[in-house]
Amino acid sequence: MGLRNTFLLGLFFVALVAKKSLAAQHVVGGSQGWEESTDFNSWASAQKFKVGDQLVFKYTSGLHSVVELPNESAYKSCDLGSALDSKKGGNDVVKLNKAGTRYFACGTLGHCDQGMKVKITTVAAGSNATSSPADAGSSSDASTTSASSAAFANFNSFTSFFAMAILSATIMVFAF
Ligand SMILES: *[C@@H]1O[C@H](CO)[C@@H](O)[C@H](O)[C@H]1NC(C)=O
Ligand SMILES: CC(=O)N[C@H]1CO[C@H](CO)[C@@H](O)[C@@H]1O
Ligand SMILES: [Cu+2]
Repeated sequence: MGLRNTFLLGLFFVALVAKKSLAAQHVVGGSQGWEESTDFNSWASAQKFKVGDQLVFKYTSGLHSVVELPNESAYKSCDLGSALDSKKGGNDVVKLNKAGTRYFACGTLGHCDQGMKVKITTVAAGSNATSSPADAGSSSDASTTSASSAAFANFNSFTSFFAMAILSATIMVFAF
């Protein structure tokens, strides 16, 4: 039946949107943005950065820039010469694609030394929700199966709420 397929396709997209919305965008510095006067330490400590999230650096292009520094010592000493990457657009998106600490500073002369820098520590996306690598002791066949079903259960719990909401809404539309 065509209606059923349309409905299933709809659910699929709802699930995609629900999963995507879990990845947060963090505007660096909050409403103040990437500016010299922003207190980036207190901003960052109030955030939770997860793998898949994005940073957005918002600033007036030309006044500031975003450079990524390789390590803690380069970050502390504002060693801009060691920069891994540089962005100047004024609306720069950085994807946090793995767990760990990354270091960003402004590339404009003197700004990093004035404190225009931020250290971002990213944690694994489901770090507190799922953890059962301890089970992987028996046969390799069994551990592979349990790992993939655990991943599926994790995805499901996030999306099932949205799916159920849409399901009941659709039923109501057809009923009335
Ligand atoms: C930090 O990075 C700089 C530049 O790449 C390098 O020279 C230095 O040895 C690194 N320091 C540490 C502690 O890894
Ligand atoms: C259940 C579980 O793994 N809880 C952990 C959540 O994360 C905190 C620290 O990040 C741990 O202390 C808990 O053990
Ligand atoms: Cu600057």
